[in-house]
Amino acid sequence: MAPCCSLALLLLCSQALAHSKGMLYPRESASRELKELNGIWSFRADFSQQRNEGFVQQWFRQPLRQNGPVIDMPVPASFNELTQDPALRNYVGWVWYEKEVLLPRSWLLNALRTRVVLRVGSAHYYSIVWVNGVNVTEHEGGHLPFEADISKIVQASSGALCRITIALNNTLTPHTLPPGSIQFMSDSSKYPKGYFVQKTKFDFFNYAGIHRPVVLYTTPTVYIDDINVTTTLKENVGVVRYQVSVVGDINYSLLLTLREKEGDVVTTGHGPSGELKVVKPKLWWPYLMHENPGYLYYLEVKLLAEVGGEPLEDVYTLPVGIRTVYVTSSQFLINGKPFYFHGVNKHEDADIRGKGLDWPLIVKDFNLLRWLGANSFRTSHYPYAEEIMDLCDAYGIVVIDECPAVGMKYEANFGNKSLAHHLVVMEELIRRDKNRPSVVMWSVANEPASELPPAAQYFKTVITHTKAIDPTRPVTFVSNANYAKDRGAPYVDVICVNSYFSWYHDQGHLEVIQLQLKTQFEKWYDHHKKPIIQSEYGADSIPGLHYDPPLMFSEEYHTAVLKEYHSILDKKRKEYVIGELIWNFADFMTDQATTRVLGNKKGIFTRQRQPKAAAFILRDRYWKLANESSCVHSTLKYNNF
Ligand code: GCB
Repeated sequence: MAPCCSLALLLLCSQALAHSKGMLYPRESASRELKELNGIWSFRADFSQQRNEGFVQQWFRQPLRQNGPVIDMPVPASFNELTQDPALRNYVGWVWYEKEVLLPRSWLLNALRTRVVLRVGSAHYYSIVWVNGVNVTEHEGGHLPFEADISKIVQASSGALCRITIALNNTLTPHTLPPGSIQFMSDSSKYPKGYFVQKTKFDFFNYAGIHRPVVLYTTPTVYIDDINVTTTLKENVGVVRYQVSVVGDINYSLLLTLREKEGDVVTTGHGPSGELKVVKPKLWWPYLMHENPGYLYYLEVKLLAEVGGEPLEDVYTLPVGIRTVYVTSSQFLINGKPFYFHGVNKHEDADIRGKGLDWPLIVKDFNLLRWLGANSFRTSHYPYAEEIMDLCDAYGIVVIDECPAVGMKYEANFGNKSLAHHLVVMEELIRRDKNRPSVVMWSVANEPASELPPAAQYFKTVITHTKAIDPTRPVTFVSNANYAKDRGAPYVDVICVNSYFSWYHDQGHLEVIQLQLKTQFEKWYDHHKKPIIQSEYGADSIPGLHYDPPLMFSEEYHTAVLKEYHSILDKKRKEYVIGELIWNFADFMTDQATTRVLGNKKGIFTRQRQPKAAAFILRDRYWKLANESSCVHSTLKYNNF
């Protein structure tokens, strides 16, 4: 079985794994314990011709070291850059991870009252999971969490040692998100027998591995499975609507307590659904729009039930930001005030860890965002880690939350199979991020071939579905199509347009940018009468490369492109342009190509997070914009960093 064929078979199974359950972020509480499984795992890539030896020999049945050599592999991390083996860097197919864990005895003794769950923050791309050799779950797609109730397996086993095996396949097909294809090279005068490469139409390296934390956690057997919170404002009263779903019993009671950050009780409620009213609420405001951005209340949900005649309690605490979002034909309103996105596009990318979650990097990036005066970012081109999203909530960084639909360039990417999976991905994304005040809009794709005929029905369906699951947030996708030929644009709430004037065409001709950008905005607005975000613009620069008058790839050219864009943005933001997101926050790795110098160099920071000249231009601009639009009366402190 070739890697793509074996994956195709698996994808069929995954469509059947519809989920109606919750995916609350695992948090410790009086009733829940947590054990992180980050660190060194055993690892083996299946280099057999068909990439199927692991399945033929059933590597999950006994410890991985017993059926062949293993190497150490950190979790979370991409596996690509961590060895000196170029074959592993470019590997396509199944890799195997394994961890042996000792579980606390208390988790195993009381099967009637304790539930044990295994949760993977994300793994790219297709995962099959076994615990002690028993298949517990499968999941399609990187960037989103999945979990399995493993209570029965671990509680039935004789010892406290538990073996977790994860087989992971990074093969992309025309129906995965993002899509890709395997090309077999059959010319034996040029390529060895069976030679194949993976082709994609997106501009970042297809890092693979277990990218986010793996944890084991417990809940009681009757437990809070999901919480859905939406907020509205009526005059000076904040209304927090909640819905709690409970699994395990139908007889229970629920007590809700909304607290201030410091613990003072604001109000209480009970039952699985209802409204909590907060008089004169402290609203959740974006960074730089208010002196106290990102204010969060804490909603403690307490479940009381009975198991075996004994009382049982489950407690889960959810951060809640009270804010509203509303879109008009020319404005984006947060808490009724016009909001202008002055921010960035990012990637989860850095050095040898690839896309693996890394706390120092996360903290550095947020410090840079705040230094820059950025109030927002788009999660280009896939959902980011929950740990990152937590900080967006806490700091007031506004997020356009994008799903991994990037590189959809062929008709084959718009068929029913892709569509069915796309709907599932939107469900999973909304299930994960629905309660986040920072998330103000969903983006269902980046630069799809939206002028193709099937794109109309495709995007109508995806957007309608997204709005049906979450009626509280606007929906967009990011386009680089012609304003009149884009078949998805009629269904979005906000037009997001990418353009690279004087870069991918008219190279070196900075003098055409203003005219072309003005035309772009006017055409899009006249045609659709919807607010517009310049969702990407920029230029590559090699740090330290100087040339004046500016030539491409110099830092001077980079800043000159930005300034040309800014002069038109300054005119149009007074009308219907509601934001600008630079491409990109930092340099990032891509496939090798004649246009890429160790990756994409459009970062305003290097991949090591040092500023290029463009970062200072943008910093001046963003703080100026913040001072203009802020509700804070005194001038914001640019020099506070
Ligand atoms: C784009 C894509 C982005 C690329 C960027 C570029 O339009 O959305 O993924 O990296 O252009 O630099 O070419």
